[in-house]
Amino acid sequence: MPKSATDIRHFIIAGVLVAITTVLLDLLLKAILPMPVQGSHQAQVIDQLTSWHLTLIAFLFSLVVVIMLYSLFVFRKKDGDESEGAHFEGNTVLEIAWTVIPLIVVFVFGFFGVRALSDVTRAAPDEITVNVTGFQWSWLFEYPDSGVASNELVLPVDRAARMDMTSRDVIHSFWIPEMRVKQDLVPGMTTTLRFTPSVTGEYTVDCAELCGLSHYSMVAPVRIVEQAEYEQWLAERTAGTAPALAQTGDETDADTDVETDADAQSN
Ligand SMILES: [Cu+2]
Repeated sequence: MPKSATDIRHFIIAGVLVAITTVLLDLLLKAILPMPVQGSHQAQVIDQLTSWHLTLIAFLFSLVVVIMLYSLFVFRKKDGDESEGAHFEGNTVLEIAWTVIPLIVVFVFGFFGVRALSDVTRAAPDEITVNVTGFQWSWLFEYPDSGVASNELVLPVDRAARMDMTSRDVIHSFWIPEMRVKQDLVPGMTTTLRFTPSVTGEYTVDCAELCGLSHYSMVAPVRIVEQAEYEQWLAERTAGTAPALAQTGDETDADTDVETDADAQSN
């Protein structure tokens, strides 16, 4: 703790340097992080939380590194100075401060974390349910309300979607980076993931769990479309499974196999 005017001057200079470094580092981190577009309501909530974490990381890094470098340069041994350094025997105020302040920070972040978690997992009254099956190494999306099965996930924009997911073999993980949310698919149980797409466009669902030799190829197209286009897509698919299959004829053989596989399962 500062005792003399010189000590106070050191604290002020170091404090200002820490503040400047925090701001610069915070700007740098947010500029260089390759975050994809915010594609869902959940993405906004999660990005806000990430942003606060990055600011805290920038501050903690600056606090440690700036004060360390400041001490190294300002309090280095002068030429010819052979005297002993000052002796310290603890500092109760400082020790209480560096215990209580981080504790408060952890509780505050814990509170915002729980609030964000409850926000991104909350059920919506008119949500669309899709049964998702992951297997080595592809995806199957079934729409129980219309009986449609597809290798492509199509969802209307601005409407809550709920993925009820399971796996046929090993653990997989459903991840659309633009939606920010991610959930494992576990054999023998059903896990749920919710998101509300907010930007139309074409995305990709990746498997985010190392699940075997062709894990890298376990991707499926995702299209977020307007409500009318979604209904039209469902209607085309409901009109008859065979034409729908024929339309996907330009996809790879593996994909077609999956369709057949799915039909065999549902029969
Ligand atoms: Cu996988």
